[in-house]
Amino acid sequence: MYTQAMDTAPKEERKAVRSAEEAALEQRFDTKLDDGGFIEAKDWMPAHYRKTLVRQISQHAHSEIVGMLPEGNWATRAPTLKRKCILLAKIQDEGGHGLYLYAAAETLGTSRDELFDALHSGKAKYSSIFNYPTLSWADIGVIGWLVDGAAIMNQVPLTRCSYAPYARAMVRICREESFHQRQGFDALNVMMREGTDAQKAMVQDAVDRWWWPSLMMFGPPDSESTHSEQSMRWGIKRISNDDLRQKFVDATAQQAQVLGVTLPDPLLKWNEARGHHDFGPIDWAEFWRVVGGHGPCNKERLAARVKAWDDGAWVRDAALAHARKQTTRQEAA
Ligand code: FAQ
Repeated sequence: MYTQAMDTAPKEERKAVRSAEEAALEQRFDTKLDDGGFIEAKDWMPAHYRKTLVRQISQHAHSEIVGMLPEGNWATRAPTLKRKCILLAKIQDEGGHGLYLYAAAETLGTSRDELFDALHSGKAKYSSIFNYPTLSWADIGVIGWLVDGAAIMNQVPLTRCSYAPYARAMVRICREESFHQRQGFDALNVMMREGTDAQKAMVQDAVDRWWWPSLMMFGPPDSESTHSEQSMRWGIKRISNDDLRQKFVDATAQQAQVLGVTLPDPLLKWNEARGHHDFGPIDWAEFWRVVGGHGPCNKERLAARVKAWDDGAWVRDAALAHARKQTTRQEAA
């Protein structure tokens, strides 16, 4: 008892000094963000800021690599060599985006193995959109037009995210996503202009299936978003889920007219007073079902990623053995 009592005072003092130091650091961090500054990997940051970034960036990285799977389903069945080359290049780009993002998440002190563990164990989320099946070739065009379109709308503001390594990765990703969106629109436009009635119906069917899940990509309504308020205060998110969703609806409604497809929402209508399109209610129960692991393809997607990881074990082992050999040789020289 006596010894413990002797120890208590200095410990509390140390704690007080530490928390005073931390308060000063946090004050400097907040001022930097208020002044529009950026945080680099080696800068001091609050633990919660770090955790939020690891969560968002890793979920984003997982989305990119899981997002390769629905498109990969059509790599061997693209209708022409040109479309096959475009599709293969696009899928490869998505893999590259995953790599930039995993690297950005690693700068925050979490290892890639930990990030993959979280994905493979089902602990980490990835975008709800990739749990839907690609049933026809038109789905590939619609993924480019709507899914990449929604991704760009959400990701352009992330090029100004307060965490600089994430913001820098997003600049390159957005340039590529913009190309992806245009190739999707182009593929659909060709089908709508030059296609048969059956091909046009295939495009409309794909639009009908992907429209609502695309709107869900922006996340829950602001009123139900767990992280938005804090993330907006920290400059991680610059525009809210609902505002981005509205911007997407406004841009896409016009593109649908050019394309000659109908968006499957009888309540979609230009509202002169608001200067925006009104649109119908989103089925949030479906969104949470999919996010909770019960979408049409959740099990299949996760199983494909786990299999790819297991099948690739020999490549990782060989690369490590090679690196060890190189180090041994260098040390011996
Ligand atoms: N799906 O509080 P909020 C792409 C979760 S990349 C699943 O609003 P936050 C490229 C959220 O994690 C597409 N879960 O969350 C491509 C949270 O759960 P938690 C991915 C979702 O983070 C194209 C909970 O709900 N893009 O498409 C979803 O502030 C074509 C509460 O939500 C990014 O990741 C969802 N849709 O805002 C590839 C962009 N929405 O973590 C191949 C970066 C929300 O507490 C082919 N991320 N949740 O367990 C973001 O901007 C944000 O994280 C949001 C969500 C806006 C997605």
